[in-house]
Amino acid sequence: MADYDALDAEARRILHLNDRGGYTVPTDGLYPYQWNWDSAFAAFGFAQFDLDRAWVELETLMTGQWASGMVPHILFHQVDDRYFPGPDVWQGVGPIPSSGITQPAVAAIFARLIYEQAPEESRDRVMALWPKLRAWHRWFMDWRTDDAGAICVTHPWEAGRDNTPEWDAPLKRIDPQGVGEYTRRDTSHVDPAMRPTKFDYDRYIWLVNLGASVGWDDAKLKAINPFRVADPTMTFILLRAHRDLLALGEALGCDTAGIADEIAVLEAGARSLWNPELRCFDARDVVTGDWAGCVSSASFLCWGAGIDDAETAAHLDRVMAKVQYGVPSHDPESPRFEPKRYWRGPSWAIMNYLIGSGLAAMGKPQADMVRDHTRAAIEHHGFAEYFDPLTGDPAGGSTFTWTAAVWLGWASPNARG
Ligand code: 2M8
Repeated sequence: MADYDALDAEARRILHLNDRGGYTVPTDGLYPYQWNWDSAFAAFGFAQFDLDRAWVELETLMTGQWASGMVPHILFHQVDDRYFPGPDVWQGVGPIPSSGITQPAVAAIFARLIYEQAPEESRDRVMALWPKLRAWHRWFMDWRTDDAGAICVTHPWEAGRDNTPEWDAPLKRIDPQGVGEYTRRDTSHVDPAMRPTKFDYDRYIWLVNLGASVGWDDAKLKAINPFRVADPTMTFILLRAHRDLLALGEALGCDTAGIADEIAVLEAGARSLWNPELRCFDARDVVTGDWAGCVSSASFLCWGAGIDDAETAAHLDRVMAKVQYGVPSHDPESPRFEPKRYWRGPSWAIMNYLIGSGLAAMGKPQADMVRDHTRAAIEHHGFAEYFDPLTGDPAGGSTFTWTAAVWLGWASPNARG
């Protein structure tokens, strides 16, 4: 029997270890800055034992918001040479040095959860955050929807699933001319076999340079960017977060005009991601109209967004039966499955939380299975960035903030969630 109290204590220690004063880094060295969705998960973790620190995390994240409403995926509070590409490459145009793209909009999900945990003490904090979250979600509706209402990624880093096979075909269409020489830092922290390839990185950097070349002007970039993929991660998460933003706004007496209509648009967009051949939710290349043809962990975010689907549930049962420590980020029966390479197979505690809590909210029986796999991975293999779903081997960075946060808030038997 594992010592769960000791694991809880270790998770709290990790959050403190990665706390840089007002914001939390994902892990020291590999990721020395504030990342958007990592930070929202950190707030969820802190909320289990330090409510004030949880709100501070979200407040600091929103200090990076651009005039357009966009909230960047990285805030470069203090330059650190251990990460590439840094602020000089990105040339973000916000109030503090930042990247030029966003990440999945999980912040409102946690703002609502944390508020409901302690409404009286949280009211002023969340009141100040709500209009900023509203502006960010509106920016998504203005600049990231496709014709069907799905949310698109404009860079593989935007969905947070950097090298997932869904991006292979759209990235192949890019000729990374002029990207030049650069030195990756990630492969000096982590085994290159667990990271994206040079093919991927050349295109990541080429797309960053493209955005910087037009000063990250949304309209200009939309016209010239060859990478635009309607994606289940962004769509299901924004739909879920938008429902939470509405509930929160109603509880607080905020002006919620327009949100219900936007939810209807996102619901249509989410359903447009149903691939009738795959019989599952899938990513769709907006430029070519082609499906990615991938069952991924993002397909299973549908329940969190309030969308039930029996055939997607059957895929979940199928992939979970193939692994010891799910949910695998890519279908283990696919030839492109790589159990240790980042988003091409490994399991991620944050995806598991979003999948498992969604299943539980809809009363689906798979909810406990997803939580049990997550608990076992962390209990047996520690607070890793991600896990080999076949063996549980810890992979990527260690002492990882979001794995610790998910443990405290959901996977630990002592968690309230
Ligand atoms: C990973 O992405 C960054 C770029 O954003 C990287 O590899 O350098 C992804 O797993 C992403 O989802 C995550 O937010 C970030 C920090 O943990 O690392």
